[in-house]
Amino acid sequence: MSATIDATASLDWQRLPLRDADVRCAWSWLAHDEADALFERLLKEIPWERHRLRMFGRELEAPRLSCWIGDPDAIYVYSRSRFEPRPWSPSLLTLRQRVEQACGARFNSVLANRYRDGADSMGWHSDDEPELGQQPVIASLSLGATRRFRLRRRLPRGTRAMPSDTLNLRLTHGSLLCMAGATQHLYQHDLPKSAAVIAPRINLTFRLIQTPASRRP
Ligand SMILES: O=C(O)CCC(=O)C(=O)O
Ligand SMILES: [Mn+2]
Repeated sequence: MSATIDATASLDWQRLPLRDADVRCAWSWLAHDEADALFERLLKEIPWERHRLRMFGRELEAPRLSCWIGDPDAIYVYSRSRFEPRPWSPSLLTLRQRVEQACGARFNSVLANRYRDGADSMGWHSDDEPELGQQPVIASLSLGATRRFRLRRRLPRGTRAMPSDTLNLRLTHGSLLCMAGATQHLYQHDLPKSAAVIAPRINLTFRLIQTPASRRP
């Protein structure tokens, strides 16, 4: 499995400036109408749940709705919670194939997140759980409201960040962001709250959980 994005897979990738990382975005990966239809379908089709996460020694409700979907063996443990995958719907299976082709990578799971409005968010983190492997490729499809997405380098305490150590993006309806190489190892990302946003957003992050089946060529 290649740890970098196959740039030949799509002509529309914009490589984003982030030191030692591999982050690309295909801004209009889905046409507007197709993105609209997918958003409406996923709102109804996904069994949205309120995940409880363990943080700072306390159990808290995540400020968003989520659903972990994947192959039966793609079990994911994050924030010290264990998630058994829900099965793929036909539309998500088709979408997975298209995302795999665009990124030149394989995925056996997807974390769906639904931000009901700007009060929902995701805090700073890296997608660096051991079951994702050393240099995971994470493909992130955004639908609905445009939201800010930030990346910042993990620096030793007291070290000054250089301009190319942070990136602020506005992820738009139908955009596909791919993070690969050392991105998760070197950087954190978040989706901050925004009082100005009143519309909902769905984000799908496709991942490859290491399992005996996923290691087969
Ligand atoms: O909603 C987003 O764009 C980010 C989601 C994310 O970072 C995650 O699911 O790990
Ligand atoms: Mn993430």
